[in-house]
Amino acid sequence: MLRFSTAGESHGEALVALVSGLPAGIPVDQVRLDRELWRRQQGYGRGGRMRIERDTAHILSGVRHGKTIGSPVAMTLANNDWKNWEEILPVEAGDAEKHKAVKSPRPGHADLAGSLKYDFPDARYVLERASARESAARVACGALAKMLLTEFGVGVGSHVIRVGSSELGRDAAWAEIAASNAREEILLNCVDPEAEARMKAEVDKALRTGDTIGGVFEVVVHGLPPGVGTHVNWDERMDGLLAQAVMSLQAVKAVELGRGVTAAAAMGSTVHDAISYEQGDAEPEDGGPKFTKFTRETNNAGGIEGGISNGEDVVVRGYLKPISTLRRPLASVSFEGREVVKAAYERSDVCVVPAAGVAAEAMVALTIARLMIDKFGGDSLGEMKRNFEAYREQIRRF
Ligand code: EPS
Repeated sequence: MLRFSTAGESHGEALVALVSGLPAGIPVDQVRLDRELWRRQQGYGRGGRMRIERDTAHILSGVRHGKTIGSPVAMTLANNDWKNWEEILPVEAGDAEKHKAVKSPRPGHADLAGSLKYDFPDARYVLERASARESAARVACGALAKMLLTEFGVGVGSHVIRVGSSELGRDAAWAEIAASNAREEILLNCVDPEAEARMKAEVDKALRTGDTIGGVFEVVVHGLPPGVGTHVNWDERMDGLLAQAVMSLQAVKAVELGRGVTAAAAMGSTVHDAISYEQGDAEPEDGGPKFTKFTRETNNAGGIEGGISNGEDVVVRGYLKPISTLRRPLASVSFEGREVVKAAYERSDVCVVPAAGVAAEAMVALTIARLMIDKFGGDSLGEMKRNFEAYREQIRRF
């Protein structure tokens, strides 16, 4: 089974990422890996931290001569900011005078709930791990999952469909999303320049007023064959796994698959994607019926029916609350003395919707890769490809 985990504090020495269960033989492209990390750092409205960090993944194990070897892949991502925090947040006891305790919890962050839970007098220990900095390690893991999916012609991309009250307001083709993800300059990763300008104005307004702003990203999986995931057990359904994977990202408060939200208010006849088919021209060698490709005019289901991929693009939307660290902080209560104070502020992002979309691509890629490995198995990429090709043939002959 494909598994991954991360470790590391936002201002610690490094983030750590560990991926196990990848088959041997996947070509690993360091440039692609680092580009994914770079994409996560982009976007209009990022904070000062992104000027300090140039994220890169240092691979320690599981890859030799440019390919995975089946053993766990361990990676570290150094935090450049660590040099500014070594004395504030040392591993050893250190000098208590130099520690910068956070004693007025931020509404919306994990500060208060985490401090109560772990019995910390200092929310620093909570926020260091709750921070979305952790998502950089997920992106490194997801990049490996994407390299596996590439071998099967499956692409994963994202784009921003809403910032605040400004939205794209139309569907985006896969080619547009792929082109947006290939850009060298990333503003808000919206496929439409006019909508992107409106979104930028929303971020500007939040910048001016010392506020923050959320939005919606859409992750699309292109080229996935039908039959990945299953309806037979609740915890193997693709829809449930994707929802959990994306919901687990910092600041994501709702996940939608396809047109899940608007479908709830519509008639069934307008929601479900009518089935049609195209027949291949070539006569099969065995004299059997011509191959059939099932098609749909619409994709309201977002490529998943009954927890199983149906061959259309898988579409996952993440709804992001505005970042909870505000330049004009909300009211809070100090841990010491229970005084009414302003919530703590050091620095923050104003808008992270495009970056969250990149992190969500990683989570979606890891989920789909896991289900692909579950279905097509194999200790090596070659073995998995043989299984995949045999299944494709089964589908063609269905
Ligand atoms: C982030 C790093 C953090 C924040 C942000 C995401 O850096 P710092 O705390 O040093 O400014 O910019 O964290 C949050 C959004 C959060 O809620 O904590 C990053 O690498 O993405």
